[in-house]
Amino acid sequence: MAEIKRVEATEILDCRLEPTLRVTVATDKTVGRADVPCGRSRGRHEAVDLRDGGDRYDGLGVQSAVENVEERIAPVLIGHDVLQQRLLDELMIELDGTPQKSNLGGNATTGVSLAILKCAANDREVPLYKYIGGANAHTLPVPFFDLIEGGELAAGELAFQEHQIVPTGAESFSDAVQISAEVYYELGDQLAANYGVRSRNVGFEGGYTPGDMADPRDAFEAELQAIAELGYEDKFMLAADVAATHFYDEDAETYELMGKAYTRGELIDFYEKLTDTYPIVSLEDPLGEADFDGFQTLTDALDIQVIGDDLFVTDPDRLQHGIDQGAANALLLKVNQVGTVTEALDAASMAFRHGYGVQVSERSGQTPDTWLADLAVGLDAGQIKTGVTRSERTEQYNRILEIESNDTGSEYAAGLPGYQ
Ligand code: 2PG
Ligand code: MG
Repeated sequence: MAEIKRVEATEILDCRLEPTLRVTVATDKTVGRADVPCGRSRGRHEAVDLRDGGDRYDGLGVQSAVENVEERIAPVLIGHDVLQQRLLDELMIELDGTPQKSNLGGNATTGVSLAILKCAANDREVPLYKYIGGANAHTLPVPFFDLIEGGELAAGELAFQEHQIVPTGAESFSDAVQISAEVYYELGDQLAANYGVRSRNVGFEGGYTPGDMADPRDAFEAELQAIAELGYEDKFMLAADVAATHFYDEDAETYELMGKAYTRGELIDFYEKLTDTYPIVSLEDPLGEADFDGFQTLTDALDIQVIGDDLFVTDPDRLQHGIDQGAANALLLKVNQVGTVTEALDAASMAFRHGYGVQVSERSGQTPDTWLADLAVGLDAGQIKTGVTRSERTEQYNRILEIESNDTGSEYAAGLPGYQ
């Protein structure tokens, strides 16, 4: 038994200069340390982050969450075996006692849960992805590069949040990263020439934010042009995180897109044309977070991957609802949306069992902690989205590159399961 001796937390900063937690869990033999990410375009049903309020950090401080880790969670976990992830997470869920972890704070429980996971992997002396996935964990995910940003992640006109390139035709993970980086450089030059040098300014995830661009079709055109310039047409598909909740008008029940109000049906028609015109392989959150019926219609209508992010919030109950109804056919997996590793892994297993895809995802607020990369490989998920530039994103790519070079049994996913 690897007995937990210490559970501690520190208030640190994420990539947006906003406070978050770094949690340490230690046994006599070893230590696990994990940073908590945080979203900007959050789903209504996500686990709630505990913030201090008041003047400090404009209310965003997490000292109360740090206190909860050290004074409320630690006494319950100390003395237990760090290898008992499920039991430990259940103890925290019970201690919290609320549906969205608003008592202890989803940020507090996420940090402790991830630190337990990392401590346990260190205790077993195996790489984190092997601890998560066991002997068969070997699949290096297809990276979804968010080259052009809009919505809540950028100060531009585009309503869609992420216009992604997807190197489904790359030969290896390192090839995928290399050719995507080349497209990123080329796209920067083209955007600067066509939309002005300010287009090179980047959003929260390091993708470009061309100021005057408002039509998602222009973003896809620009990406295709950069891909074509390099002769990589057969290596890439396109995708988007629409994050449609954020331009949905609840009272009017319409979506505000490019100065026009679209009904759900009109928006689905728009997507049908979009996917007929462009090589789009995946759409995330194409409709509002409450619209299970709309997701069902759209999933039936389009022959592509349809991912639920704000729709499912990595919650096994909401995912079950989606599966029962045939709403979406893939899960976006964000550990802090649900607040523990166990619940996130339950959601992933449920998705796999029902033939749903799983895309492991960053948040717009990240640190360079690379547990995310290990989670994607450990689950054999075959897909990751972790932005583009800046260390909190590139460190995830670097970690997978490291796994690729150290693990001769690893293999690039190439293509998306079932949606080539
Ligand atoms: C999303 C994410 C990350 P946030 O909507 O998928 O890309 O945004 O972390 O702000 O929720
Ligand atoms: Mg999303």
